[in-house]
Amino acid sequence: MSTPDAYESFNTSTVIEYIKQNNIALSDAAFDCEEIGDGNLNYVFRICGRQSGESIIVKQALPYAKVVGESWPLSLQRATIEAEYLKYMGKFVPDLVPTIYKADPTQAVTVMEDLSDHVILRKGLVEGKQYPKLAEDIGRYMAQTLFHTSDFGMSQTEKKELQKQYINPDLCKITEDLVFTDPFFEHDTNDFPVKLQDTVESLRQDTPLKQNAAQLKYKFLTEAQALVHGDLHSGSIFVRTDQTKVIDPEFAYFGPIGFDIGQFIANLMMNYHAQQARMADPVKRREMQEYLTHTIRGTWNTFRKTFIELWQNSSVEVYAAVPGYADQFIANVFADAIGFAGCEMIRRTIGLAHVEDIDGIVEEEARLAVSRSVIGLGRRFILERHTIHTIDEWIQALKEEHH
Ligand code: SR1
Ligand code: MG
Repeated sequence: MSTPDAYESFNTSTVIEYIKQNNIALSDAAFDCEEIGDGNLNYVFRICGRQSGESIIVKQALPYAKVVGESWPLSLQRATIEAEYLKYMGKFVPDLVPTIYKADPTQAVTVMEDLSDHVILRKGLVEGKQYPKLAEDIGRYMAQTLFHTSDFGMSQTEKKELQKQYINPDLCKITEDLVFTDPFFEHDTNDFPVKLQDTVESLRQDTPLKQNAAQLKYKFLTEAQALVHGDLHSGSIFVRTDQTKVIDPEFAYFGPIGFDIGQFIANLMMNYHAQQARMADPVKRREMQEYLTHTIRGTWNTFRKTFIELWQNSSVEVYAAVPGYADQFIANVFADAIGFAGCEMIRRTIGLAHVEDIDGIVEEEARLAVSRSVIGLGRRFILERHTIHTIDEWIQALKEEHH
């Protein structure tokens, strides 16, 4: 994979030169800059004008996965996909995405609003914080973005034209491998403690589980239902108590609607189990876990209600008016979401990319117990996705698994 000749990976000095030369956003003469990226793939620079105190974010894609190194090349086109997705979804959910000031495909740069007065949702949840607007905001975000980019929200022709811009093979391959494949086989990307070897081995020997994981992978590979965010975990959401902003859609592509829903809910569910080890006070722990189940239920119910309202009021598909079709469609999305959540939970405990919610638990036996619960739930969700019919049944299953 070649990198355009003009591409230059920035440092804290060269990125300031870039901002000055391009007259972007800030009018100051002097700036401070720090690299604050804590993700797996990109540089994130925060630039602050010394006189005005105003700040912006410059995100730059590297031509390889930062978490692994230059041996894992990645297309720079993901920066364009990310910027275009955020601008496009800004039409439907302007309050839930950051403002984009500039997108530069040559430097694989997106210049955007600084959200430093927010925290990453995963960090907040790990600290036991609660965000009252989260369920309503993310439920609405998913319904609006997924409906409007589906064959119900736009004409078939328009959708296929849009789809051309979001062919994202490198980033999809990461998900195909890391979420749907490697954790179920012996593979050098996997990462788990020796004490989980037996648990991991039992997954690898479980033929029905692997058949179902294969079915879910095939959906991810082939079902171009809508423009999904593609990486909607709690590390891709900025929050304040009064505001929610979705970031990092570089994995966006046309895929199954249940994928975003499953990833988001899986990450809340992992936090729910992590609180078992993190919060010593049983009253506070129960409060936090109730908040999490309330948020899971609210997210799904808001998604469902908003999606059906959009379907009834603005669907362009003639079959949308057929009685019962909307409910059947939503039931399939729900089953997919449960299965995708199961895959996300397994890969976040034994695959390449883990989560702080679990890995940050200091006491080893407690950490292992949470991992076993999460793996057990993941397995169950993949296998039982067609027999869990309501959000309350799904939450009940979450509560039943304890190691
Ligand atoms: C090599 S990238 C590993 C993970 O980080 C991203 O946020 C995605 O979740 C990906 O699977
Ligand atoms: Mg990311």
